[in-house]
Amino acid sequence: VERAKTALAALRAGGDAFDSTSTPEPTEPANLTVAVAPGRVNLVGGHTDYNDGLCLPMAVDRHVAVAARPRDDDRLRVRAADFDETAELAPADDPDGWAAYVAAVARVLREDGPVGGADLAIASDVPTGAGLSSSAALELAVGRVLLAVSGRDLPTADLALACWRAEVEGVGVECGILDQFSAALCEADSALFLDCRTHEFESVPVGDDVGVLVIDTGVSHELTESGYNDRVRECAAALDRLRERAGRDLDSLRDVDRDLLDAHADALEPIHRRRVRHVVTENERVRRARDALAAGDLDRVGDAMLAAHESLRDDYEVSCPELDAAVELAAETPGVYGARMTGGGFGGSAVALVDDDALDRAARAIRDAAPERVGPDAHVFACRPSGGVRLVDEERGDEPTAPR
Ligand code: GAF
Repeated sequence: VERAKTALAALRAGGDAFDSTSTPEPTEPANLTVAVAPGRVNLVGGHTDYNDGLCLPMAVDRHVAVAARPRDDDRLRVRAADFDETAELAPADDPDGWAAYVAAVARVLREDGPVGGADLAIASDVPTGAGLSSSAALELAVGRVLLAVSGRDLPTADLALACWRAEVEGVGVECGILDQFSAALCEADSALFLDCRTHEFESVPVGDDVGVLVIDTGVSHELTESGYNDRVRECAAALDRLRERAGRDLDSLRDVDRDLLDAHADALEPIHRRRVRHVVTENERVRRARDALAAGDLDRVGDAMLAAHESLRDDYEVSCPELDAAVELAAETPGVYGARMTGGGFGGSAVALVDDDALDRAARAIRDAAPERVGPDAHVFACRPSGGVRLVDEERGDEPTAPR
């Protein structure tokens, strides 16, 4: 938050390239709005969201912060403190890179009401390309702050949907709603049980004896360039085939259960059969993990995570050697209940659920072994389940002020 505010002050002190006659402004404290949104890990429920399925994410205490002041025109002047770059966006602009997320969110929000011009500064401690959903955190923080400077508000789930549309239509990732709903709706000290078909959600408290470790493999992934969109298409092709064979109206792979898959497995190409098997069994694992978490049975949650990883590795084929090594390393570390890759895969991070009393020891053991076992750029850190997007209230400190 402080870095975003400092970057905003520097941006404004530097004058305005849109208006060559403008003079640098003093850094007045009034009219400053700041929003933060978290990254996430997903305990179970990988690649189920775009199949109308179930997931069990948790927001982490790493955030994207966006500081904003309104402008008199309709422009967005945006400073990315971490990249030392500034973008200047008119409403019709369609930039590349990080600015594409900002422009896309503004474009979608403008469909339902005015979005005023603003100077924005972004700072983040969510690692990018690490499978922790830094892009959804950016979208939610930008969306929340743009609504605030425009005197508008939206229920948080509607903002999440707007940001999801921005990602799909504006950035070109055919993703589901997992990341945007996580960055929006997770609550502190809880996981979020999310039904991606009905958009119903429920917080599942995790209790004080649960620790969470992220093992970032250091292998960067980029959803637009990975096999992500291929998986979306493979699922769609398998669904078409199952519809034909079953002679039934199936809305999505959510309508497929083990019996239906078994009955028509021979109609599917082997690769499609494996993809569907992952989705069907993963939805079952999410329910099991949710029930186990609610009952405080962390061994069962861990088992579901390990089984989920095997399924993502073997049936869905979205893991990579470094992620497999990270999960294997975590699984053999004392105090770890379970681990799996999190996010889209093809690189990025694994998440491990750990007995909180053993957290420091487990983190040290994994950190020590990671360079050799996982890779030279591996990075291990502990995190706490955090709350979703919120405006930072300067008066009261960092309090959630957004309606849920
Ligand atoms: C990425 C996507 F953006 C999500 O929608 C989800 O599909 C996830 O990969 C895999 O579960 O983060």
